[in-house]
Amino acid sequence: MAAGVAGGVGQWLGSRKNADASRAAVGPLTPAQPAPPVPADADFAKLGTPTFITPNADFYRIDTALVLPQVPAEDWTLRIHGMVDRELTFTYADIRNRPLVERIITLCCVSNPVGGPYISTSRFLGVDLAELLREAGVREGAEQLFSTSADGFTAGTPVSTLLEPGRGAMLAIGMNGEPLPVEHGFPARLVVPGLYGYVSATKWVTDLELTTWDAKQAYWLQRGWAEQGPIKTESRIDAPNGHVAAGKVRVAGIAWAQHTGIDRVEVRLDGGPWQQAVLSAEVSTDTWRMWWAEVDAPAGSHSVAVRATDRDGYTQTDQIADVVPDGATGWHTITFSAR
Ligand SMILES: Nc1nc2c(c(=O)[nH]1)N[C@H]1C(S)=C(S)[C@@H](COP(=O)(O)O)O[C@H]1N2
Ligand SMILES: [Mo]
Repeated sequence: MAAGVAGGVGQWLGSRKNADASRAAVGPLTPAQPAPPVPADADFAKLGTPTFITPNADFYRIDTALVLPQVPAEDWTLRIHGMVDRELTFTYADIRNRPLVERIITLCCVSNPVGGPYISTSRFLGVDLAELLREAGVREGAEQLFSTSADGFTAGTPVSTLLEPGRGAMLAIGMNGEPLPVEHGFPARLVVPGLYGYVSATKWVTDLELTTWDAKQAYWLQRGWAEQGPIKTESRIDAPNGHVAAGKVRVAGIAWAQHTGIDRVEVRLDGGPWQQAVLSAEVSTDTWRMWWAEVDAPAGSHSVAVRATDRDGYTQTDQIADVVPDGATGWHTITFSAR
């Protein structure tokens, strides 16, 4: 493994070309189908939640590469092969000249602990991945889309999920109106609504192979993480944070159940009865939802817990599970003091 990483780093350090310069030369990327505008009541940032759209500079990052891969768009190609009727290779120009769609998607990491920060939302711009796969002609028996990046990272995504009507998986080349930032995969990456990043969101993607689960094992699968990575329904408390005035206290945060949607969020103070939180406007079932509630907190030390219920009727379990192998569970609980 060490040799593999060193080899990869050497390859990119040896490259004279710089991805920043290539990115700066991309010019405007215009969606044929822009995402609808985000309504003003889609977040409760004034109460301490994140903004609905995460600025690119604040979008969380997970990289196995020690040095950022430098892949100039001019040199980039994407090959689709394996269990397909016809092998296809696309250049950057091929992709950017197709009608581009924009989709707002909340991405999150399987290694996000309960209450953790590895979740962000962006307007991704690109082409529909299922369309590209259909052009190649997916053969009967293909089970996983095995994607490989320029730095050797790999992910295995269920073909059945990718080809579901309305799934909305993308080969993305833009983020919040700009070409993909280098750290988020310039020139191109995958994004699949509803799946954790480690099974779907390959950055600096260069190769898509249609294959079986038996034939190939992706990077994190080889390291003990689950083959399947649907995102678990979760919620997080962002406020209060520290000391507050005793009395009516506003609690606020986020909840997510990508591709299913959030139905209800409840909070409880000091193990008391659950009370329903107010939800923000729903932008789509593929994005997070913000919530707030008011609790009555006399002077002293308190705890607040949150739980979300999704559109399938599933309410988050209080059973605590670690992030390995397929995502943490449990109710996020914080303490604060009122005085
Ligand atoms: N090439 C490459 N792609 C990758 C990864 C990586 O380490 N290398 N990490 C994956 C994981 S685990 C996640 S959660 C998402 C994170 O994407 P971001 O860094 O843009 O937030 O990218 C996925 N794609
Ligand atoms: Mo991840």
